[in-house]
Amino acid sequence: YSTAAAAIEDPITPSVKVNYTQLLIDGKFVDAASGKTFPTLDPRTGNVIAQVAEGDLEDINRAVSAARKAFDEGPWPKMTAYERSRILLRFADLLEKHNDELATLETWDNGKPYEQAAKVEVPMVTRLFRYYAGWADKIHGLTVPADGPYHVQTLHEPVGVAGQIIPWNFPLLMYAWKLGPALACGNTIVLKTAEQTPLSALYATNLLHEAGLPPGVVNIVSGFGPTAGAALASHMDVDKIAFTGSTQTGKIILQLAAKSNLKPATLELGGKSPFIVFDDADVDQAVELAHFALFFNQGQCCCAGSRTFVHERVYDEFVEKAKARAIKRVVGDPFKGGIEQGPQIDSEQFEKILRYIRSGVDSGASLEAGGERIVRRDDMLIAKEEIFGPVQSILKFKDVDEVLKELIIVTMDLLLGFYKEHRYS
Ligand code: TXE
Repeated sequence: YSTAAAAIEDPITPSVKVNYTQLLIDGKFVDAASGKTFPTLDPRTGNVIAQVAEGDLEDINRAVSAARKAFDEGPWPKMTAYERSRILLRFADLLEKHNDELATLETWDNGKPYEQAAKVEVPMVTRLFRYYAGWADKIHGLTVPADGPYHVQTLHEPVGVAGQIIPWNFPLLMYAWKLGPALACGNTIVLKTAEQTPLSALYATNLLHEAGLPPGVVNIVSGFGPTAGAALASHMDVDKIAFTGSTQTGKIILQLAAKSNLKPATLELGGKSPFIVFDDADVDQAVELAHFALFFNQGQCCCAGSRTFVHERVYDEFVEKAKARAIKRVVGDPFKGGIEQGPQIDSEQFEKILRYIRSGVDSGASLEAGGERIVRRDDMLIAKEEIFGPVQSILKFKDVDEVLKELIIVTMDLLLGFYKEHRYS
């Protein structure tokens, strides 16, 4: 399915000014130690939105020191859980008040439809902080029955300084999913945003300080993966690393964590999720759901339903209707009302998607006029690997066991690849 790449004509000029482009360390906006900046681009046009401070090893060191000090000496971990919760609730109120500015930055930097950002994602971020605010005073240990005259209990304590690295597909939601639980538990944080989408996290963290967050508790470093990201994952004074992004980078993070101080790592990586349509399904409804499952957010979701298995008895009807639905999809300037799909995040991802489409065609998939593909075999790359774009592979099945076998084979392929790479037998 073809999508808008760069160069949307007559793009709407966003109404928000980009005020925050520096690093946010110890409660203050500061330049990178090197003085370097990098451009963040408007995916609609490829034009520069702003120059952003480019954090590197030295900035990560500064940010980790600030977070360490805030954890060891600052009020944050010692505050009552109720007080922490109040700050998070005030933050949520400010997010709600600034909903439209945040949604504008999100659309501008990422390319997602403004209506999706303003009506779904930023409100979800607000709800998420309210949810985690509620957890702050409900994290209990256990008393454990023990034989003999012993008192056995467990106590949950914050881990310390948390390093967090996030991707570009849901910049502010990723920020919330990482920050919310870590803050509710009393940790301090150094978060590295994705180089494609640094703007909304800086704006939001400014509001977090306005809500009463002590300096040094949350530090935001914009910058690139192999420099700032790797410095964070391998830092000896970071107590835990949490990462969302590609499987390939996840492997690097795990190695860096192990080679440094053996910090625990939490990884949320890619996917290739099946969507299975049986012959007794309501085909119209299944088409609509499968369409949403794959095309939402320009197909850039780790949980996208990117393998649509359809029973042979309804296959032709499904494909016909899925094709009609895909052609009907409204693609254009994400700031315009009624737009279902904006541009892909950048030209690198866009080219990668096109390569996958070409590889599908080369392996025998049918690609119809208008961009719809009908996959006739399921061992081709596009049916196995994460494309991260609006590419719907529709695979025919007769018996559900075939589908289950296919799911297991793909999982085994991934595991075998991993074992081979690491020379395990
Ligand atoms: O991811 P990367 P990319 C998948 C999706 C997509 C592919 C590539 O398949 O097509 O990943 O996207 C930081 N040390 N997902 O290249 O590189 C990087 O700066 C430390 C799935 O954007 O993994 C960014 O902040 N950090 C995913 C973050 O890792 C490093 C969402 C993600 O970038 C680093 C996005 C390094 N050596 C992509 N290299 C999901 N699960 O939702 C990069 N980074």
